[in-house]
Amino acid sequence: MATPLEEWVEEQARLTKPDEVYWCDGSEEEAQRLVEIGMTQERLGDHPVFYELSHKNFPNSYLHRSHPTDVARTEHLTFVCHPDEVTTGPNNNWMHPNEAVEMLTKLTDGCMRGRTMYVLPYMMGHPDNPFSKACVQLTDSVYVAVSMRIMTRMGEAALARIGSSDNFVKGLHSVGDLDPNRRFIMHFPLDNLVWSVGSGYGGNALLGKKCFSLRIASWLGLHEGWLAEHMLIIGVEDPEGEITYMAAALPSASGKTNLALLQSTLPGYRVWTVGDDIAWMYIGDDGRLWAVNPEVGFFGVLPGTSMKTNPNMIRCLASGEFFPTLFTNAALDVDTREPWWEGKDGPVPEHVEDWQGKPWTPGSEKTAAHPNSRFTVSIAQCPSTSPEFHNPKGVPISALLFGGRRTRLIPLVYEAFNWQHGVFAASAMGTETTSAAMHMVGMLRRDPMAMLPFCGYNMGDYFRHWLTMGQRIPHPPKLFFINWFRTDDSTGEFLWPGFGENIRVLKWIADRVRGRIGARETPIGLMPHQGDIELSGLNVSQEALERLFKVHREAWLAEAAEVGQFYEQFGDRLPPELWEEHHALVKRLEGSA
Ligand code: GTP
Ligand code: SPV
Ligand code: MN
Repeated sequence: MATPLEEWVEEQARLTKPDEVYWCDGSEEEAQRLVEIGMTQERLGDHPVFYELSHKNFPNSYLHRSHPTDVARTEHLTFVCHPDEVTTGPNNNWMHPNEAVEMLTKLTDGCMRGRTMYVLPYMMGHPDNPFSKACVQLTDSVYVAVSMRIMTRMGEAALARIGSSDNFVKGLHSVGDLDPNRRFIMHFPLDNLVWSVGSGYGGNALLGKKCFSLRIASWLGLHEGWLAEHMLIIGVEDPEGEITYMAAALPSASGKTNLALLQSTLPGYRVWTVGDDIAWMYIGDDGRLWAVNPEVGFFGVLPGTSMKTNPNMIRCLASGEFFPTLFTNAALDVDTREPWWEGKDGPVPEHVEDWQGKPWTPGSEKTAAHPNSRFTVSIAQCPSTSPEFHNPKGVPISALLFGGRRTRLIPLVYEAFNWQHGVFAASAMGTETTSAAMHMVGMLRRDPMAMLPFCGYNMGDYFRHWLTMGQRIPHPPKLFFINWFRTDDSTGEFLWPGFGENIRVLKWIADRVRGRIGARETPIGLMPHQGDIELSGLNVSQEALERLFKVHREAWLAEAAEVGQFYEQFGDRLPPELWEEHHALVKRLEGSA
């Protein structure tokens, strides 16, 4: 008798009508075969899915060039289909599930004709963690199949977990004809289903990532009492060998991968990588908040990655231990057949093809690599990967960090007075947007907890869930706010050197958590005493430092007014405690004149 999984796959095959159905086992031999296929197979009739790159400096690496209109997540085409619109919330696009299924069924009918349907069984989370989930994605993209092998635990463990049950998360994906007018990324939280048509790009197509591990999982977390967050996870080791675990929410393309792989410039300090994009956090038996990274790979921003900014990532990309490493929408050094990108070490090569394969020179108007070009690489070959990455329990979190891209206003670091105040400040986070989502670059928008594009239900309810979690965690982490992006108003340059030097801020946070250091009270929160951020060996002027910590009363009042407007859209779904915190902030600011 067919299992529910087999039945579901057959049903989807009847709809999509592929020439062939192929069940992936996640093995290296299979990945090699798939990459071979991708090198000969054309991406919708124009050029190959994969190009082989030189293996000299980046062994086992391949280049993928996406369709020119398919280079980032498309938030305006992403829907969360709860039966009622209020549950979906003003933070998401909504369509009734019946209507969505009807529309997608039409779009999907026969969409895999002439193609192979790959069946990808995979786990999100360590198979021995009770929160891990078995999933199956169907896709007609060989690029997606290979990427999923790098990003997830694919193969036997997932099939064993599913067995003859119907307990698995379903993903149906087709690149369709890549027409943005027929592109939809749709979530059905009540059915544990993601249905994505018309895009082959990252968060739109690797359905275990944003679609399941954040949008659907955040909904599961609401009902099961845990948190699915857009956070990196690190352990900060101090000279005594003590490790303080932290998770940090930063919006897309705003520094999670870089912070997660930080190479310390402070002697005796070291950062261990547990995750760079997603954290699932639950209350452990010991009453602390524990975090696991459900992924096993990095899908990271390429431009700016160098030995200077992120040496651990360069070493990771150069390892070649896990097959393969993918470069998506990188430029190509034609002479050496190496990938190239803006900010890479060394001189600009003489002969460059841009991310679409066209000749490029430094005089060209656009960048050679797409601003949202990315690498896909296994965490197994990263030199800073924490031994605890393999611990099914995850790591106990002592500090939660929240940060955005703010050229003004937000200080380098401050600490919340308490959980409720921290949840308020995180809900009020703003950020200048990046190329990780289309049509959005450089606007200031509210991005609560860096989750605006990823929360799978009404954000008012999400804030309530955060407040409730704080009451339920017997030993909650402390909440901190960071900003690496404050600039000098006259020169436009960053006031803080960032990258490896961020260890100095992590040190202060670890010292706070361990009760080793005091702080001063300001209207917005607790800030370091002068001299408490370790600056030895760093060339930051006293003036720059003052500006990094300046709390500008009028600007903060203006910010508070904007946050009030942002809150309005949630109506009575917004927890009153957050309004109380909002009023209290305004009062403290007004009283500080
Ligand atoms: P997603 O993968 O999209 O979720 O993003 P991420 O948060 O992992 O972003 P990532 O670390 O890849 O950030 C990339 C961008 O942030 C690049 O433009 C970097 O140059 C910039 N960046 C990262 N860390 C720093 C820093 O400490 N200072 C400055 N000025 N820029 C930084
Ligand atoms: C992000 O945009 O936050 C990413 C890349 O991490 S994607 O997987 O495309 O969502
Ligand atoms: Mn992300």
